[in-house]
Amino acid sequence: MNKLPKEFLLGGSISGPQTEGWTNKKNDNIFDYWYKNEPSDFFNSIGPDVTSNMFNTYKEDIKLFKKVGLKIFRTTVQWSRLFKNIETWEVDEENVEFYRDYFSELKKADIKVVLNLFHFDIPYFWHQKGGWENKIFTDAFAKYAEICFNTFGDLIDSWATMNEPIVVSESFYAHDFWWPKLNNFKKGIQVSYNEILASAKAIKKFKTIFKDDSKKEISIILNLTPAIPKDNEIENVYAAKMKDLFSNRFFLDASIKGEIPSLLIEKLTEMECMFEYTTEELDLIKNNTIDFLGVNYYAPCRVEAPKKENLNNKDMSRFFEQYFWPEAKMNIYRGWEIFPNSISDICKIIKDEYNNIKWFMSENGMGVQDEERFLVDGVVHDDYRIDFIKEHLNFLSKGISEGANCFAYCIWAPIDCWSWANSYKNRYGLIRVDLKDQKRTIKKSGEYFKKVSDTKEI
Ligand code: BGP
Repeated sequence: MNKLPKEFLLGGSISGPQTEGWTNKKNDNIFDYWYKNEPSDFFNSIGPDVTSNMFNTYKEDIKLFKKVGLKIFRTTVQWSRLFKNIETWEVDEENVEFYRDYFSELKKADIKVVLNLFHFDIPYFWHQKGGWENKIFTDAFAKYAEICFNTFGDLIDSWATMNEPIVVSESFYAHDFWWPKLNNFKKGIQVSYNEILASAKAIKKFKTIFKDDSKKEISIILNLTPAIPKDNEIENVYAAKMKDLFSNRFFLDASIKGEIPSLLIEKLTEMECMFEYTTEELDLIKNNTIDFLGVNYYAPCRVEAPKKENLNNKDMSRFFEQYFWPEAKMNIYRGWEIFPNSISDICKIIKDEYNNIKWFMSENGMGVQDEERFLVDGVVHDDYRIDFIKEHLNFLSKGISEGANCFAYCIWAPIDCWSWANSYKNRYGLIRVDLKDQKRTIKKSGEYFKKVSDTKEI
């Protein structure tokens, strides 16, 4: 049996828009607006209006979080909740009180908080002004961040500027997964750069506000998808290198080293997709890097060289296409491969190539459909989730014993929550939410999690 270090923390991650519901929220974010206009785009037409209703239940939920062993917890402040009026920046005092009480309850429960500022939830007001395509939004983001630092800084030591910036640029802008489904690769690249810039601007504010407090630290949350070539053929290895460059290194290098990889710039220029930047902006990115990193890991991406006819495409399909490994063990509900082995690569890369920066696993988990099938005496017997957590923790523990500077593992999610367009199709929680009456029940995985959290024995 493997053991995690004594001081290692087990915890959970959620986000505001996926758990709080609309009670007392005065502004729409982009998902709220999309749902109001196209409810059928969401699985079973279930939107973000109620979600897991945590605005009203956080006190009781925190008691349950303690019962499933959380020692660290990440959620997001919602920009669309913090203000009465997004345009005038008038803060909503009732919602400030809500967040302050929420974070104080977590503190009382001895749960360390990592507070994230942005989790895909672009305020609709800013979306109308171009959202992440418009550089003005990067200044607005820094101002919003500054307000959060000043409003919650006495309660929070560990912060994150944003979650999974690449999902934002891909899902809304480069592809057509999420409304407004722009499907424009070049815009997606500009958005990625603008997010990097906004994160650096927020970090600059952070470092000014907390210059005398060495306890305060800030991170960014990146979803790392290790790229695995189909085989050792030179063109497939190159395809994996390109996938890694665009999906992982772009954000890792910018956030940790303060640099955009020169190979990426070369490729983007070749493709006529280079982002617009200034040297002042690049200096700002260089001088405002993170203190620690959050890593979301779900699945690797297997790739092979593209077909000949795609070699001149002006998007990623000129570099690689996805390869479906016939032996892959799949989470069939989410369509993601289950491959805990990639955690070893993540540990190694951060250790060897990113100065062994301090990091935590900020998301990892398994979404499963129709979990009612596994109810026995009112408890979901989710042995598949226990196996999933165990396998991933084993690889993490091995990485740590080989020197990875990883201090915590956060499950996505401690409680069932709303999954964007997938709504409540797949459940991720250690705690079940019955959508009929919002009743909470700890799943079998919750008991397991608590045991590991207490004993560190996987
Ligand atoms: C991550 C997001 C989370 C969460 C999770 C599970 O990418 O940061 O918000 O949703 O994925 O994925 P999904 O909800 O799409 O099943």
